[in-house]
Amino acid sequence: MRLLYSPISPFARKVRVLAMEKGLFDLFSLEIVAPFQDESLRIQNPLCKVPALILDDGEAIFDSGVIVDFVDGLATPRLIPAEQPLRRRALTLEAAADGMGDASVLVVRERMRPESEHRKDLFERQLRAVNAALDLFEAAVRDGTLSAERFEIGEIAVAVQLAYQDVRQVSAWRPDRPALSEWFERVSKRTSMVATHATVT
Ligand SMILES: N[C@@H](CCC(=O)N[C@@H](CS)C(=O)NCC(=O)O)C(=O)O
Repeated sequence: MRLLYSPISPFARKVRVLAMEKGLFDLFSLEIVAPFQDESLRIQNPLCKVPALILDDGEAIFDSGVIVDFVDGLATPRLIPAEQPLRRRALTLEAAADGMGDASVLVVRERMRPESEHRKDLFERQLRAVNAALDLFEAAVRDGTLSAERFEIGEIAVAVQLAYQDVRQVSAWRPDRPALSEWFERVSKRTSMVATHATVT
């Protein structure tokens, strides 16, 4: 299987971390793609986004949620809980984390435009989504929905998006979120997180 990814993409990192946690990382041959520059990616994924997974028979699957569902089904331990209510809670955390990632990518792309062309309303709306998601995660650590004792899809999705906040300096999220900060420090030490860490050059 070929995993088309970019090292900095939090969505692709979610797939890489999940595969590593399951001991399936060696199934992938990794191919770096620059989604904003490389139009050939569109042949595999009409949205021209990473990650995309190309199966051995050529079938392409995306987006990251579909890929993690597929990879999770390949072997135990299952990192997407099967039973309710754990399943819906984990998938809701994943949706909130992915949505925070979408908002963050928009902010990062907007900052790349000349300052005179910055759209204030875009920053306001997207950063409001980022901050509200961060508040949700702080509450989730406090009530145990996000746990440091397990590292399943909800935890993985949140961890990679918090790392993206840092690497792209989207928001200074730690003040007023002590539980989330401490949780992130702990999960960042996992082998899968350390091995997939990337910085902007
Ligand atoms: N919903 C998608 C989001 C993927 C995504 O936005 N990837 C970014 C990189 S972090 C990308 O490829 N963007 C290219 C574009 O928006 O044109 C997923 O979960 O895989």
